[in-house]
Amino acid sequence: MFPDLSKVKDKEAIRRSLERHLLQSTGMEPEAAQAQHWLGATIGLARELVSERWAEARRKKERQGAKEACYFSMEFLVGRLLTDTLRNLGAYDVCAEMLTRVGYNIEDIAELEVDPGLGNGGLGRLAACLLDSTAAIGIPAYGYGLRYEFGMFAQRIKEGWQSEEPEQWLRFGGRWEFARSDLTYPVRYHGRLAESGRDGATAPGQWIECATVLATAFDIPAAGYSSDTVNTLRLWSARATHELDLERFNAGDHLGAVLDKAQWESLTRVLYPHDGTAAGRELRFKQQYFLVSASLQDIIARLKRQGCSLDMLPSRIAVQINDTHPAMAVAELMRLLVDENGLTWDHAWDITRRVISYTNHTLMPEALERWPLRFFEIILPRHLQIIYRINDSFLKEVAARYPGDIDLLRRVSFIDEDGERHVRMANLAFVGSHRINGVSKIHTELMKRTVFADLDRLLPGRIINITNGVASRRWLAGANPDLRNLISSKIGNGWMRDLSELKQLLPFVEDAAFRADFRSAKAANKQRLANHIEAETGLSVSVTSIFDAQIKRIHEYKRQLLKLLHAVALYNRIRNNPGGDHTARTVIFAGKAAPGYAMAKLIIKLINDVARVVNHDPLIGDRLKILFLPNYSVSLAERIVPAVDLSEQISTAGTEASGTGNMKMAMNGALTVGTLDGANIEIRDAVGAENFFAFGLTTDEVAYLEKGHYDALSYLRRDNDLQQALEMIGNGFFSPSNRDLFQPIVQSLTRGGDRFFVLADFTYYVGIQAEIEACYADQEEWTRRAIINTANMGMFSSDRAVVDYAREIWQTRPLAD
Ligand code: T68
Repeated sequence: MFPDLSKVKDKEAIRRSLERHLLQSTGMEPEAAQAQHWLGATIGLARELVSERWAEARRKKERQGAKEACYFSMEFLVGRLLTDTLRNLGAYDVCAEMLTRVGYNIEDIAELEVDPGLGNGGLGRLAACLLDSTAAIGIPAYGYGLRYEFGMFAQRIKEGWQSEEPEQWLRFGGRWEFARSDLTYPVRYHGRLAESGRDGATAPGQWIECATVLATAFDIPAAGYSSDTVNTLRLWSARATHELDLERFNAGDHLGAVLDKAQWESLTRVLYPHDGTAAGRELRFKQQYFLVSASLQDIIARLKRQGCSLDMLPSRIAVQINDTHPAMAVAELMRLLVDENGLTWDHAWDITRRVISYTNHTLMPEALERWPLRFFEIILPRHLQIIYRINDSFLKEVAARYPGDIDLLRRVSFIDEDGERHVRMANLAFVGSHRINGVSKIHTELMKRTVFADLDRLLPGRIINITNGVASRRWLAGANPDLRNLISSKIGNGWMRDLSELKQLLPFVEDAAFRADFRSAKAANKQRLANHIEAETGLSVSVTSIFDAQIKRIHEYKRQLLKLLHAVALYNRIRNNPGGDHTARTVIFAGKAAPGYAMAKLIIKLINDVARVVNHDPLIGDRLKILFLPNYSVSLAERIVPAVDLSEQISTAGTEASGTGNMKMAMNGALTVGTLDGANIEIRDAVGAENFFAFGLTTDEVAYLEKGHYDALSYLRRDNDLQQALEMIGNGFFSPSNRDLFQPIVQSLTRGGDRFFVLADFTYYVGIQAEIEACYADQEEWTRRAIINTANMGMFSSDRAVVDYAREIWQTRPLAD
């Protein structure tokens, strides 16, 4: 069982409250109510319970004058909230009981909740995990984000191709939201600087004649597990200042009269579905500023309400920017302090740098944000002026220390002068922050060695590492009840507060009965997933096969193609020797491709086409099945993760900043096959190299190949399986109606232009997969290793990550009792 936190004692009161919420939110009496109505009622009840605690937490925080962490992120991929919130409040069991009485199962009810997809992938999910952990630990925090009307698109697969459909998570209303129209701030765009205009009388630096849009807050509570703290996810929604242009309306232009309104409100209409490439669009630029400006205004207003002077900002507020997307915070905070609050430049700069810190999530050049200078000129002219001034004084310091090193100045300048001029947001974020963190050890090392080498030399000591973590209460305790109960039956519930207690499982590795139980938990999860697969796709898979999963965004660097080439090789092996002894495998892919990323979409098509051929080949049977599960999301991940035997983490070394799916699956007793990349390395170190299947090029080897030493064909010549697989893909074996369809994939892998060196790792990868099969054949040994994995995953809790952030960057402490 999830521990009964016994915060809710009076069952009768809960029943009455549930019925009251049913009536209030749906107008229904219990007799007539259906599942959706009960969902509304249960959320209503949870809101009631959480808001009492929320108010108390706010009062306590203010009494103690506690410092708050403010996490600025364009994405919060929170997932469904009902189950976690009820559990954190200690009200889950009592609600389950009440719903049983009226004939419903709480799990079925919870399944009906929409999963708001307000993020792309790891970066957005990390934001949600960290916010959850701040509340559990008792550190006061706000998540600041945008209330997109349309989150991540829904992915459908049509004849193997991805198609995108809008996903309107608010269609039943934002059931968790608390609309805070009292928290509304003007956000300004365009206009001009008075000093450069005709109006010489206006003070220099004044930004006038702007267009204004309003930001209104919608709050979602983040209740902490077994803690009194309830933190806040504050999402901004755009509202036009004028509902209607009456003049145009009266003149008969009914559409034109609301055009302006529609245009401004489109600011928070939709999430950009690009991960790993900068979107480069004006609307995205405006979204970023909208987030930053509203959030900083809100912070300053709150501080003032509490009677604090702006001097106190660094002792009361820590702003963490999630990648460079909110990097305009540096310029905006300067503007607010200098222009709107009359601080001197130097004073404001000192405050800004002490408040802001920046997390980097990628080293890939195409993902490093650079905004065209002309966007700033036209949309945020005052910010450009501020950016120039910060850049100037920074470059002067650099020039004084390294006289004559023009090349260095060119590299570290905020302005990229190559071609059309751009603002380098990472340089702005770096110089404007007191700490810059990477998200795994190797990623942080590479930051120092590559993209930030110059800045690290000039401003040493700012870069630190904070390896990512995940919310184990959602990803292990919540998603895997069988394993949770088994673990708790042996070591109690303490691990839910302190994941390092999982270590106490180690003595059970040699306990045959425990191993059998561990295996049956996994088997039950696999069966549940198999049922889901059958219901969704009509395909039946063998639950004794290896469940081999690669679930993440579709990206060349993540190398879904390597997995797929292996699957094709397995297919050929069975076809060539149908009577042979082959380990059965179910290969599971899931993930979305950015709509404009043609190669990623073609990869999805290839996966589906290979799957169709393999799955319908009577020679193959249960021994190999390939699945692409559509519409990957937090809730789909919660189904897949507990059922996985083998976790695929096979990005080219040096490309995956950390990975977090790797942590979720290992925690749930999957073994990992992984490259020496991102957090894989730390997972391997934690669980022991003998319990982790590491393979592939090292970052140094990759760096060598990158210097023009990669000869794709040399690998091809040496490996017959590889040749055959590529030939089949290239000659239309899997696409008989369009034989050249996959030529671009074959070309990209073989023409030497493959930046991710898929062929270089293939032979090694297939070899280690054979080892994996041998190990799987010995189920006792496999289970030992799986338990050792789970037992050693303590450090990959987001609780640990938050403690690191609090100590190393934010200087915040948990609230006192
Ligand atoms: C991911 N980044 C990293 N980016 O790829 C992953 N990008 O290794 C890491 O574990 C995770 O961040 C958390 O640190 C992303 O998910 C994006 O989603 C993204 C979104 C918009 C623009 C660029």
